[in-house]
Amino acid sequence: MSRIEIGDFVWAKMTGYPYWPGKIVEPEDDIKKPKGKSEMHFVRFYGTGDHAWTKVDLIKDFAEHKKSLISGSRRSNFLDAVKEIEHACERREKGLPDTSEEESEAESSDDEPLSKRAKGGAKSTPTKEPKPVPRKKKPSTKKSAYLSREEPGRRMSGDIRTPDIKLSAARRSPDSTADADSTTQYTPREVIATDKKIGFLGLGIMGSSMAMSLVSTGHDVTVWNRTTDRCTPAVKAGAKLGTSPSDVVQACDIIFSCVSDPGAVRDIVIGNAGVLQGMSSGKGFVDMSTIDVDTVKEIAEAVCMRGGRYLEAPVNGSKKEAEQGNLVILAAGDRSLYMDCYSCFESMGKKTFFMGELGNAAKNKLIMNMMLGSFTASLAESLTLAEKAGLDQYTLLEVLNLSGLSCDVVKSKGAAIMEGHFPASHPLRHMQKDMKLVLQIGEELEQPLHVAGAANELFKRGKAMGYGDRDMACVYRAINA
Ligand code: NA7
Repeated sequence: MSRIEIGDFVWAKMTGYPYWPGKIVEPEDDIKKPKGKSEMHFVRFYGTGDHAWTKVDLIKDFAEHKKSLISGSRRSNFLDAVKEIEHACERREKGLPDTSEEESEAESSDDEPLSKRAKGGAKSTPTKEPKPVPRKKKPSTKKSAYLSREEPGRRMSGDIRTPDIKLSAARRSPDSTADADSTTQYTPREVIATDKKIGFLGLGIMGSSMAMSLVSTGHDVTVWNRTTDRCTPAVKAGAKLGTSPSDVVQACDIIFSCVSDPGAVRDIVIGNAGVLQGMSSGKGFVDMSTIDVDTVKEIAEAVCMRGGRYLEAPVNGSKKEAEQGNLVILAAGDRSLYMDCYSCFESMGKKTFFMGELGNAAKNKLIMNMMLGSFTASLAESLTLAEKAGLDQYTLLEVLNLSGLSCDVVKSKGAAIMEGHFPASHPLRHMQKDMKLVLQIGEELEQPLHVAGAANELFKRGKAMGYGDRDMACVYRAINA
């Protein structure tokens, strides 16, 4: 496009993605333009509400390229986005603001005439909640529902029980836990919920969505969080509110937790009004936080001393996977408790592994995060070096995405780095905690971990620079300082 202005309807694309309908808008205050020589414009995409700084050569006029760019795609979310932009074009032709929301805004403001706002004054296209994507896994009978999914633990156990069950087709409310940065599509899901009473302790980024998955699939859930406000969405969706960890344990049969680190797990278990105070024979405690093996064993012992059962179950996946119920769950410890958790794991995850002996799940999880952290730090370092070498970072990312290195990490973390926008999906401080914990395993086994050690230093620096609560991709700022 020769000349691009605020309000223009366009086709635009991010590296590794197809062209998508969008509009040139004013950048949001907190989103800095990426460094680099290329001319860039801020685009808000129709249908998803996503936004991105986009290079000028990846922007095309909407009307001019409509025919060629629509013809190939039949995907419903793409076609919905096209409908939305066409509707906006029609409104503008009639002299109206592009959307009825902008119209109401304009009506409540007498600064500018409607027609002027419609052409050039568009602040942003209102974010439309993404549409749920139906899941194709509707159980036909109770038994087949239990046996339908591939999962090693279940296959090994011919005796898996089908407890009193209820079928729920509850939909997760679109406005449940998503924050302004979330682009997640919520997935309706049918799960046969256990009749056991479920507790959930720790409603942070991960726990809030995991608890919501349990509620929306028909489980009877009681939640607790140190900062009570964070329980509000789950309570609105139907969860009960507990007053302390011990209160939740007393009221429930199986209690899950997902808190920041080993210290936080100790606090909620051993601390005042903690899990241990409510624990009694037969109850189950499932900790889904990422912690070290020593803490896993210490907590397991304390729970078992009170007659309880213990399972460690850290998860692979970040905010988006938690919101979609697409986590991969790594479990180890008490096998009977693992069986009893079946419908809960089915609600929160797409696959669950039983790894046997206590500590195996923690080790697996930490080793995976060691790779993730090292790779993310390496990506940030590569983009920094590219910039210093006078290369175009977008081109580098585009090439990476077409190479054998193409993966979600390169796409999502690369995009965050380019946009300079780091909403926490996987907070940097958690990644540094995991690097520290995995280095301890290397230490105990006298296994040198050179790459992980170097990456840990970068995350430490990022934390010291105040980026602990930002996404781990913000390690880029520590490198490109
Ligand atoms: P967040 O979003 O940082 O949430 C951390 C949660 O842990 C949140 O509910 C905190 O409560 C809670 N927390 C932290 N310290 C304590 C103490 N001392 N006592 C009680 N509760 C505490 O983390 P994520 O959800 O991203 O990650 C959770 C885990 O999964 C972590 O191990 C990751 O590595 C993987 P708050 O709301 O601050 O009161």
